[in-house]
This record gives sequence, C-alpha cells and structure tokens, in this order.
Amino acid sequence: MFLVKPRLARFALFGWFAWGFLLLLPVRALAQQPCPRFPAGSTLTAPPDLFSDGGVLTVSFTYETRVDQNGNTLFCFVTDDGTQNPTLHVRPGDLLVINFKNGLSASAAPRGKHAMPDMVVSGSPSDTCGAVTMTSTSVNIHYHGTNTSPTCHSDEVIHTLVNAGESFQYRVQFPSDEPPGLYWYHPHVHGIAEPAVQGGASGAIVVEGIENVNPAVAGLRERVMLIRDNNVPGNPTPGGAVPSWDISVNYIPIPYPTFTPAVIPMRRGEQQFWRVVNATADTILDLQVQYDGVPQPLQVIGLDGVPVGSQDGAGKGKLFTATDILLATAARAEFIVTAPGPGVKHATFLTLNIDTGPIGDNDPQRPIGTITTSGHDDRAAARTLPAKSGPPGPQRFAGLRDAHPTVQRTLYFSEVLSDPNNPLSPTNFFITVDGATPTLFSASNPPAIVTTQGSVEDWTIQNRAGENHEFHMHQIHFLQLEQNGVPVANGQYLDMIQLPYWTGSGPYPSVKVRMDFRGPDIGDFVYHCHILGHEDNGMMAIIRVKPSDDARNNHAPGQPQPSKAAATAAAAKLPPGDLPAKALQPRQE
Ligand SMILES: [Cu+2]
Repeated sequence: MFLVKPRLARFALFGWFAWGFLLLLPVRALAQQPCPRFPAGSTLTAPPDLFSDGGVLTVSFTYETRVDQNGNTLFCFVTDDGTQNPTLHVRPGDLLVINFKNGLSASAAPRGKHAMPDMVVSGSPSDTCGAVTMTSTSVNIHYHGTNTSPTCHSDEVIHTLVNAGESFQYRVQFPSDEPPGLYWYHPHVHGIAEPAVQGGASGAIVVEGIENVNPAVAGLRERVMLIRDNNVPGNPTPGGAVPSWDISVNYIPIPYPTFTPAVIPMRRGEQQFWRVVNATADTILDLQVQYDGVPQPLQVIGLDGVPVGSQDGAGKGKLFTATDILLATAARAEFIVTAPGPGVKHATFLTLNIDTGPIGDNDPQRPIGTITTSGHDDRAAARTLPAKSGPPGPQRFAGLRDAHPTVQRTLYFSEVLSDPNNPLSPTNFFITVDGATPTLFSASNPPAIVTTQGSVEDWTIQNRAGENHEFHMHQIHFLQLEQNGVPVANGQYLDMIQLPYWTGSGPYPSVKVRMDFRGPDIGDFVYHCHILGHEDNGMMAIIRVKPSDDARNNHAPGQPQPSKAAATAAAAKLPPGDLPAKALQPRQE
C-alpha cells in the first residue's frame, strides 16, 4: 500500500470496496496506468467531489489516455493529485477555472472512425481559440447544459482546440440565475467527439442549491451516476441481446453477454436522491427500478439540470412520479428512489429496450445495478444533501412559458448514403433549416440561423430519417411545447430531446420547443444530434445570436460590438426558414 503513488491515494476516499479492488491489482499497474477502471460486479462508489470556495472553483486537469485489455482506447481528465473526472460542485454565480493541459503524446491517436487530422477548424486568425489545426490528439471541454458564455476560454466548442502538449485556461462564469441541478463536462471536438466520450473523459457538474427549490431532497443521501458506453469487445454484430455498445456505471462495466450489474447499497427504509447522467456517446437509456419484476415509482425532481416546476409561477419545485425515465444521450435525470422492503428478493436498476428505428443502434434492455439493503448507511460512497438554507434563487428561464414567440422555424434531421449506389458507403448526417440545402457541419460554415438577443422563438424539429436522433441545444434550455403537433401537458425545460424515427410514410415525427434568447449570451454556438457518431459525421450547425440594440448601446466590456452596417448585412442574409412570426394559436395549458 505504501508503494502507491500519490495520484492513487485519492482512491482512499472510495471506501473499502474500492480498496479491496485496488489491492488485488499489481502495484506496478496501479502506479503506471492512467484512467483506472473497476471490474464488473463492483460496488458503486461516487466520483470524487470538488467544491467551490468563496465563489471560485479552481482545478488543474490533464487529459490522459491508455488502451485497456479489450483494445478500447480510454481517456480521462486527471487533477494534479490524481483525481479522475471529479464531480465539480459550484453555486450559481461562481467562477470555474480549469487550468487544462493536453497530456497526450503527439503520436497518440484516438482511433476514432471519424478523425480528421490536419483539418483546419479556425477559419481566420480572429476565430482562433487555442490551436489552429486539428490533429488526432485535439481536445476541448464542453460544459453541457450550463447557461454560460459561448466565447473563447468559456463554453466554446466550434474553434477551441488544445493539442498534445499544449495548455489552455478555461474561465467559466456561471450566471447567478443558473438552475440548481445536474450538468456535465466532456470533450467536443467535431470529428472525434464520439471516441473521446466513449473513452470516458467526462464528469458531473452539480450546481448547488436544489434543496432550496425542492426541500423533498434535503437531507437525503445522493448517488451521482455517470453511465458511459464503449465498444463491445470482439465487435459482435448487434441485434437481439447483442448491444451496439457496452455500458458502464461510474466506471463499473456491465459487459455483454453476462451483463453483470454493479452493486448499489441502500439502508433499509431509506430514500436516496439519484442523479444520473447519460454520459454515453450513442446509447439511449430508459431508466427503471424493479422490485421482484414490478416497476417502482420514481419521484422526478429535475431533468437536464432544471428542477421540475422551478421556472414557472412562484418557482417552487414540484415532483412527478414515473415508472421509467427516457434518458436521451447526454440527458440527466434527478429522482428519489425508495429502498426495497424486507420481502423483496430481487431489486434491480435497469435500462429498458429502446426502439431506435430500422437503421438505428441496438440498445437492448439490460441491468445497470443490483440494489442491496442493510441496516446501515453506505457513508463512504454517498454525500448527504444539506438542509434547506433559504428561498430559491432567481431562475434563468422564468416566464418563458408565457413569453410571446417572435419567430417560428422548422428544422429537420436527415441522413443519406454518401454514395447512393453503394449501401456500404458512409452515411452523411444533416440537421437543416427547412428550405435550406442540407450541409455537413464545418467550423467555417456560416451560421444556419441568425437571431437577436432578447428574442423568443418556437422551433418545430422533425425527424425525416429511419432512426432516432437526439436534439441538443448549447448555451440555453428550451421549453417542451408539443409532440407530433399535440400540446405536451407537462412540458419541461430541457437541453436534450429525442426525435423518434420516421417509418417512411405519414407525417414526420416532430417536437415543438420554445427557445429563450433573452439571456446575456451572444455570439456563435451550435445545436446538434447528441448521438455523437452522427454529430461527428455532420449533424451539427451554428446559430448566431446578435446583441440587441440595448446591449449594443450598453455593451459589457470584452463583448463584441458589431457595427450597425454588419448587423444590417447579417439581417439581410437571413437563411430560408427565418420566417416572421405567424398568428399564433393560443397555447393550451
Ligand atoms: Cu442522431
């Protein structure tokens, strides 16, 4: 044990189960291997926690890699003391500083299917953010779901590149009205996002204070879980029970074909607050808890980082009960689980089968964890949420439900073979504003949509393809309004929403969502399918939010101030689909 290098000492926090695992490994392997992983069947432990202090959380991250025993390339962000992908806890209004270094060697390759070495992603010197030329080692960090600025050194992913051996500082200012809840961070370099995320370079971000919005969670012990995916060893043909990807929970694999679940301890009679990130690149999840085969009620507190009920009316949190929670790729769910009673023999946390469409992946039902009960708390592995300490803070999307949309747009997902005569040719993936020409993503593409700060827009998003796509909006959340033209009774504030596949006939499946550009964030950012294999192959586009006249007259230091002429020119070049608002039907509540 004394030979363990400091970077591993942090694992002491993981508790006795983790120590038991570590002691079984050769010390040499421990000391030299970055991105450690647990064996199948391990007991769930929380990711290490780092908390802000005095309004700032400063961490140093080094990007590391290795190849595991299955031939899969792993990636991780590691702090100076060896903590791997910690959970970053901040409060609304805090500053997150990440002193980041890409620790890969220049020859390291992510083995991505879509790597595009030497692609220049920064079109002009003014667009440069970090390195200019993409290599197979390039990386950056996206702060998924956070309502933070899309500028260089903040949550910018179009031009930011940090190549092997290079350093870069992130200074991410969280707004004071950030909803308290669960967010996450992951690499977002177009072309190699899928292998980087599947390699496991991701962690949770918790914006603190949810107990003040919904006191139902005060004093509960929490379980932060990140579910990731990766290649199935041997690459068996997906179908039936054979998944397209293996999954893991907090680095405990649940491998095909045994699907050995992780172990999740609970105290008898206990309620726990589960905070689950779908941190997979490509795998859609549908979470359920079953006791002796009977689905259990899950009390949903928050989705995609926004507490249920927090943006409407008095801003008080609500909860609703569900027996399963569809979790699009990159989505998050926060919910209360009640421990099984004494008569329950088999208590299982699982994901249900997903119908992804005739050309989609195979995401079959499989267990994630087995819930065990005892008479004591699993103190080493779970934090207890504090008591309610004050009223809810201001909320970023307050009033959006009753806001009047100024623009309506229609967008759609589609995909075609790159060679229509060759069914084995690669697929091109598109997200397109209706009426425009489908275009593969490039960092040098002009914005597909131009809007103005202060606007509120209703977007209808269609799926014209034979597989599910998962829409993600950067920088803001949207309000769910309609599904297939029918108003949604309990519309939530999301940054992810699934578009089910089109059968090939009849109307295209669609959702209608309300976009909120009333906030402070201006500039260029992206929207895309968060099945990262699709995003890497083109399914992403740029939106530009121009500052409002008010903002131009009182612009904050350091923010771009476009000339009147530039603003007029941009307005004159609005792409097709930029239609003026039509007379709107009164919205049904
Ligand atoms: Cu997709």
